[in-house]
Amino acid sequence: MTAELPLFSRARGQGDAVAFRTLDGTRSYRELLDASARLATVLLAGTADLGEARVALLAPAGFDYVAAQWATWRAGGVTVPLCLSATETEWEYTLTDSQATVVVADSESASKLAPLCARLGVRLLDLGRIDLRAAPTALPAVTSERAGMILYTSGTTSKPKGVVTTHANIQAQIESLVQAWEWSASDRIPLFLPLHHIHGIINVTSCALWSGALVEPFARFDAAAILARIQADAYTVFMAVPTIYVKLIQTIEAAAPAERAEIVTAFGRLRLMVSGSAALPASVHEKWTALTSQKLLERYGMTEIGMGLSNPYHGERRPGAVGVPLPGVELRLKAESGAIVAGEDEPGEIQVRGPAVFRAYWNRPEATAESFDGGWFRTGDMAVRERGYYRIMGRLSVDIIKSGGYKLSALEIEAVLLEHPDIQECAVLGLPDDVWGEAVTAVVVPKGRSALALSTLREWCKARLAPYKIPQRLKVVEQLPRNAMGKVTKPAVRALFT
Ligand code: MCA
Ligand code: AMP
Repeated sequence: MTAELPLFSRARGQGDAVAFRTLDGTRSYRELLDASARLATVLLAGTADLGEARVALLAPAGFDYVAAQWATWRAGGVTVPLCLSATETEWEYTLTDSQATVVVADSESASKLAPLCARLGVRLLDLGRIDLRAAPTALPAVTSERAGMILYTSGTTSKPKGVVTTHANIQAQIESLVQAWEWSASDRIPLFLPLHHIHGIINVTSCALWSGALVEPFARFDAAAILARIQADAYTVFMAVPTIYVKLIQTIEAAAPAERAEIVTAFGRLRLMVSGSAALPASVHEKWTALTSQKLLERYGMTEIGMGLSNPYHGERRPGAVGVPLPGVELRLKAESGAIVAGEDEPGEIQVRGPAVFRAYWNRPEATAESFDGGWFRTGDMAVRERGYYRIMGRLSVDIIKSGGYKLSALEIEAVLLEHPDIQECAVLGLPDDVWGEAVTAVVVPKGRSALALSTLREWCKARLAPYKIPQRLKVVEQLPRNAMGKVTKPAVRALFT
């Protein structure tokens, strides 16, 4: 057998242990390795190594998704996860930008993607139809410095950028969390987060499978279904974004007293509950503790760096703070003056270095160079250290919005809104929201006397933007505030709401 990445040799050691559990039954680590070897053989199609060819992946969370991801890695390819709720235009952008040559998809997604793949000349493999009976061939030796994944992330540019991570980066991201949060083979975790971002891919799925633990996938986040499983003591670990904790609190508070008592006691029995991807309001943190007696562990991360900061597994978990650097993470704050912050209580931009930090933005050497400061990745997030713990203060860019844990680009949404026949000008921003963290808000100047309503605008957006990017609030104005240079000033737009 050729040398293989540690993720797979470790899985081999798990044998028949359960990797996935659903209502339909269980699937073992052995089955995962077997299915991925057979699928890798199909992907290779007689060649020796995919040589970092991009293989896009669109499937619901679960055994098939991971089998396809592992197959790509074992065949020497680079996985490009697609968003299940994206529009065809968004899929086309990702496929074209990543220069994907193959798409692997479940049958439902494959039928949606078929016309696009035909138009782009991309090979489409339908997971429901592939014949995996042929014995797997020899797989290439894939070394850890090779690229393994490209994740698309929205940011300060109007179009999302592809974040390239190597297998070594992915392994460093996993090992850091496995060590800090004490993952073990006896852990069981629900998976209801999307699998085109690292929260779902690395923190939940990959950490679990690295550890020999069990993953229970859900098609989507469904509070009632998850609470039923919590009551059945199905899990030891739970990871979610703040919006999910807000929604769970609402559901628990609406439950009948007896059921409510059962749910909160069951939550209290979990060994670890983590929140991340967006700021967890201290009030939600405290409410969750009051309800369940669980102290949420809040951590901070980013697609480009994996997880950077975390409250401790053992020790004080402080509401409103994100703790200290995780194992393997070097972190510094750079003040506006350009000086490196030496002590406490002085804010600065978080900059990160270490083996988990991504290699580059795909095909964007300039953007990559700009995002590093002498080898340190510039996160664009401001923080301060207080009594030993870091606290996130906000972002340097006003054009980044976090809604329900998704990072969105105001510029990307503005570019789409400007295609609307009745919109002359617009500015998009994220306004504070109790459930979503920030709510995407569009401020628009209509063309002539056209009437614009939120409901019709949202309907129009559906064909152009994934649902979570669509504005939730609309304000129609006669003109946008501008500075002396004629540029729209976002702080002044924000002030329209105060
Ligand atoms: C769904 N909707 C949203 C969002 N999600 N609107 C704004 N922002 C959102 N995030 C829309 C739906 O399309 C629907 O629209 C309406 O809101 C109500 O849907 P509902 O069923 O209540 O919501 P949901 O489907 O339950 O989704 C909520 C969610 C989801 C489960 C919180 O947003 C989610 O999975 N978020 C997690 C994203 C994530 O994993 N981020 C991590 C990125 P309509 O009514 O019109 O149909 S990785 C990262 O950030 C870093 C590295 C890190 O640190 O982790
Ligand atoms: P993403 O690009 O989707 O990886 O999102 C990364 C961004 O999410 C970071 O740059 C932060 O702005 C934000 N973020 C992640 N975790 C936290 C947290 N615990 N508190 C505040 N912001 C967070």
